Amino acid sequence: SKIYTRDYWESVLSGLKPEGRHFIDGAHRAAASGATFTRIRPMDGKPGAELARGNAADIDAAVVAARAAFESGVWRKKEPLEKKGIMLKWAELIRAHGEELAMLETIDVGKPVMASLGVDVRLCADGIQFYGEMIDKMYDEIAPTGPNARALVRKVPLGVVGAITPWNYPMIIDAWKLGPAIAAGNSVVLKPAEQSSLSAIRLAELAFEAGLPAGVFNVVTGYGEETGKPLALHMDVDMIAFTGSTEVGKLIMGYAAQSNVKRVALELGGKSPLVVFEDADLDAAASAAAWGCFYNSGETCHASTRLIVQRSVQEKLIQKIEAVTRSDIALRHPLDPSAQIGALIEEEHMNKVLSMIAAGEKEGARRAFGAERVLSETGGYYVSPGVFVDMTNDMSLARQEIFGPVLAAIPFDTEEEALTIANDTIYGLAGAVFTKDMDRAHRLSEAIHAGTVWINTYDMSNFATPFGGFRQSGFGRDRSVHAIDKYCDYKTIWQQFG
Ligand code: TXE
Repeated sequence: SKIYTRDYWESVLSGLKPEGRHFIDGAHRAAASGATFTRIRPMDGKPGAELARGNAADIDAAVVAARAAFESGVWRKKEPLEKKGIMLKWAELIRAHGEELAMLETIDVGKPVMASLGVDVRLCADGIQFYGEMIDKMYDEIAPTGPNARALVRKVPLGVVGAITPWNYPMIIDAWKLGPAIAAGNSVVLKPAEQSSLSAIRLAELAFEAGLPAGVFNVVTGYGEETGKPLALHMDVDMIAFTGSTEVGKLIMGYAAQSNVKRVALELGGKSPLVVFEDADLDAAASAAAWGCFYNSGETCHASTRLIVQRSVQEKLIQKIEAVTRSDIALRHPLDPSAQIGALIEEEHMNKVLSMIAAGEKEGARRAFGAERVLSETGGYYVSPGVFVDMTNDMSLARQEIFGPVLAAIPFDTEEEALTIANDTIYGLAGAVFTKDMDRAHRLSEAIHAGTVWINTYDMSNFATPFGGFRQSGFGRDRSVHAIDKYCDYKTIWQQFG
């Protein structure tokens, strides 16, 4: 109910002094080497924060602290009610510091501050709360045996979990890993993306303030090769939970194999299909297609980047998508409270998106509207939402993950053809079907290879639903009660009587 203005957010921004050091064993620490790096703000191209540039020595210090906390039992052996209380307090502190966290996220990633506040902060707090609430509701099992024995099947934490996270939804994805890993009793070393460290550091401070013991949640900032790699290669890390590119996901599997056979969970890229039949509610489909692809400027792993549309309604649907995009999806400066989408993550990424668009046009992709650099006078990195039509699924704009606001519309004639196109991808993260024919909707939702398929909607979810991919979109699920399982192992204790 509070009324936010641009001036208000400008004053929040100018009042912030972001902390840029690692958080290890309950305290801030500069990089062992003394090195730092500067994050450039995508909203205006100005310097954001100065951050510790970690390397293998910092990772090692964090792993040693995490291991010591785990072995001491200072967290995992606490009474469940007490652990739950600490995680709920942490969630409460995240909400209480919502405006500050939202601004830190916007400084780093350039998304509208109102979205950071209303979506990212909220879902981060909800995630920590969800797993906090599970702590006193998890039971172990007794396996069937003869009468002279009792076999306990205990679910035990793994030990030290390394989390390597991306920059598109930093706080939310951090919570997806931290919530279940910590609720299960593990210690965590989080390596946020080099583009988005600030919210991670603040989350660690707030966890400590809520009562999470020192060493249970550590943050090491820095580049992937210099910090992520030594974390994934570390001999005393039991698991890596990773969200990022398919390319780096494959490296992570290699690091696990080269080191200590640590387990790995991967949430990787996507090129998700949204299939629209001519009998569908075209207004609903247009809105879902536009928001599904353009929200967060398309920097979403499960963005609906391939619009597979029955040829007879392609033109009409594209007109509706253009109307929704122009009227509802305001691309503005991220501190403007009316902005719905903001900047791309960095100049290099913007240039990559623009060059993918140019390459697509060279191949013959036909632009219906948008997909251009805009607001360059701000000094920031903005690309307008755009659609290409009459595409075929073999064109580069239909195959590669662009991670920008670019929608490829691919026409089809029959249901069989639509399904073939939908599944003709190396990915399998998400998909959707729009039709009034429920038999067809169910047929296709079963047949589309994806971790989530929506019917007549897009991007609806809550914490009760698992999220993750098939194929090269990775394996292991974030969210839901099931996410805890991947941070645990089963231990059998067989007791013989008499
Ligand atoms: O991802 P990276 P980038 C996709 C998207 C995007 C592309 C590249 O298409 O355009 O990936 O983005 C760390 N060892 N997604 O380069 O490199 C890195 O520091 C260990 C989809 O930012 O995969 C960061 O913390 N770690 C995705 C994390 O990996 C390494 C979200 C992700 O960065 C490492 C982000 C290494 N060798 C990008 N190299 C999604 N699934 O949502 C990098 N990292």
